[in-house]
Amino acid sequence: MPLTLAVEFIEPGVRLITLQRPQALNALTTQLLGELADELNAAQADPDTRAVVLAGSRKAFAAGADIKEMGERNLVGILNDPRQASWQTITHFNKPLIAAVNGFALGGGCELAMHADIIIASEDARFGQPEINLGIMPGAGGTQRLLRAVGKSMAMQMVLTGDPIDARQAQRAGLVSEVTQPELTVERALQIAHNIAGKAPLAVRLAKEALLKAMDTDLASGLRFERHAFTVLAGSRDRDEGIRAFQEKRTPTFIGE
Ligand code: DAK
Repeated sequence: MPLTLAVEFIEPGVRLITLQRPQALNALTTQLLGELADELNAAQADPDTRAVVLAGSRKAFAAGADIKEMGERNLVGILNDPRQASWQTITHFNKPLIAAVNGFALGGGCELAMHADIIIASEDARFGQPEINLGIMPGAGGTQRLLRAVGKSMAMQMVLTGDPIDARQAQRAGLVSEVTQPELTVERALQIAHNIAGKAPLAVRLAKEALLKAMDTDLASGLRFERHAFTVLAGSRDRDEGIRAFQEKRTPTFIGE
């Protein structure tokens, strides 16, 4: 039973994971990251879960790594940091992950949102990498993923000044796909998750993998990966079902094979 998260099963096919340390603006402790990794492992192993929405509270998605806990770690502690394994699990989660961001997404919180495949933000969301103000720098992929998401100039400005950007700036830059009213953020993320949950799971999985490949490979290799993934799907029963359903003018029923 997780202590720092709530997990809800929203039929059909969607899990909603809500970070629950509102008293500390959902600061990411080792325990919280461990519980999140456990929940994502469970979601990945469950064939009935086809998409996951990750949300925070009204005031904060997450305000970063827990600074109190971080202060207790020295160089050796950081080298042996158990949170690394949790971040790896989050990075390699192979089902669609949608972040519903209300309020602050700062430091590790911004990095956590950027691990999601899609970010839906409320009008009052703030994205930032303020680590520089603590004499440190982003450590969970912020320098790499932020630059790819918003481009060099804005990423440099955010990381070197520590100043956050608002939801509209984040949307214009491409970090966020949609901006909603605060009370609708989770609902909109769930709608998108439901939409994706109705698609063929193998196609969704390989499409996600191919899109992520584009972030860290050259065009020719990425295109080669896409070709192979496309070919693999030609052997799936869901592909036959999709084409047959179109011809028979009905909604396809996908089984994940
Ligand atoms: N850690 C711990 N507690 C935090 C926190 C945080 N990051 N952010 C907020 N809190 C706590 C506050 O201490 C306060 O607790 P009490 O004093 O009431 O006990 C409570 O949450 C409410 O916060 P405030 O009173 O400050 O609320 P305000 O509305 O006035 O301000 C704020 C909201 C978000 C602007 C402010 O709280 C703030 O600046 N928070 C810190 C944001 C920050 O600097 N984030 C970056 C942390 S460093 C790595 C992976 C990841 C990382 C590093 C390494 N590896 C895998 C190697 C990540 C590093 C970081 O994220």
